[in-house]
Amino acid sequence: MATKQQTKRPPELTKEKLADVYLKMLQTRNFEEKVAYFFSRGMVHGTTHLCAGQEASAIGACANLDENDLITSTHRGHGHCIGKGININRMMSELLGKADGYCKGKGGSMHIADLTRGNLGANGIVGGGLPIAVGAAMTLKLKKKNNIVVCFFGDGAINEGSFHESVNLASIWKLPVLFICENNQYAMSMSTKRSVNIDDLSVRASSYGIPGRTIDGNDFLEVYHAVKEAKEYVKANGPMLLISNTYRFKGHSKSDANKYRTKEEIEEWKALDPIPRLRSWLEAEKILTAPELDAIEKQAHDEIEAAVEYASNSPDPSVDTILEDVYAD
Ligand SMILES: Cc1ncc(C[n+]2csc(CCOP(=O)(O)OP(=O)(O)O)c2C)c(N)n1
Ligand SMILES: [Mg+2]
Repeated sequence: MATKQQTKRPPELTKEKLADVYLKMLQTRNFEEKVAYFFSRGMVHGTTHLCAGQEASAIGACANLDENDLITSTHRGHGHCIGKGININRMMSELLGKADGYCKGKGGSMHIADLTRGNLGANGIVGGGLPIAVGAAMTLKLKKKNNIVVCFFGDGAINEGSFHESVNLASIWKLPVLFICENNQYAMSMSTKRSVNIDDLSVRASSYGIPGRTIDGNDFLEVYHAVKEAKEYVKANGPMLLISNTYRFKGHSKSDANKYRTKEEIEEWKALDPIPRLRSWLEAEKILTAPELDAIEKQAHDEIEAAVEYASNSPDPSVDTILEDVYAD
């Protein structure tokens, strides 16, 4: 597990941009704290998967993307959504099953998509986003667009057939996809140490004749730099694989007693929490002062409270709409 903190700061990472990145990481954490609270009160239907601890990976990658770049997400996608600029009021409404939600309250956490911002969607199927990303990248290539698709998936998904098929096709067709495996060390209770007989998952890239690289996914700057470089590579040459090493602080989903990992391990990773790491760096580099950072923390808190208020005032979906949006027109 890497612990170094990158200090290089490219010119486009202005004070305003970094303030926005810090805000988005905090929004993600605060959003999920609310979701956990509402779940414990029986107000979130189905299940949900929290990405607390993984915010630098999601937000750091998306900080390189513009509206016309696309992403495919996973079942653990709240950070991807926020990184890609989702409307948080509508996302909260979806989690609470309200009519103003992205799926009109009928989909929940694992079905949020926002095509207006290039978010092709969360996915309840492990590895399900990979072929979608390849198809979308083929469209970009055929239409001669100068954009890329970032395909997020987990360390569990890297052992699915869809990973191998998708990366192979993307490679032979030189499609503009950046595959980002968020290796949070576990697929449910299965440690990668037991599911894979290699230490560094990025070596898999060589089987497909594409570059692979492993990064510290808890270091915003390292993620940002790696994705920036990778984006340029992918636009010019075709796919690449990044392994973003990270950790989820909470259980796999909401019904997880956490029996497969030790308290010590969780504490070790909590010491690498990406949010205080980014704050310390911003302060040490004198990019943002402590009062400015405190103000961003308050803003994130207030915006999530406002999202809860918005969702609470949103109506329940009407029973008459139950068969709407089931089939495409
Ligand atoms: C095809 C498929 N197989 C199994 C499942 C059940 N399942 C849901 S999440 C998960 C683990 C996924 O692990 P990983 O890809 O590492 O993502 P993480 O949950 O760690 O973010 C499994 C096995 C599923 N949803 N889809
Ligand atoms: Mg995992």
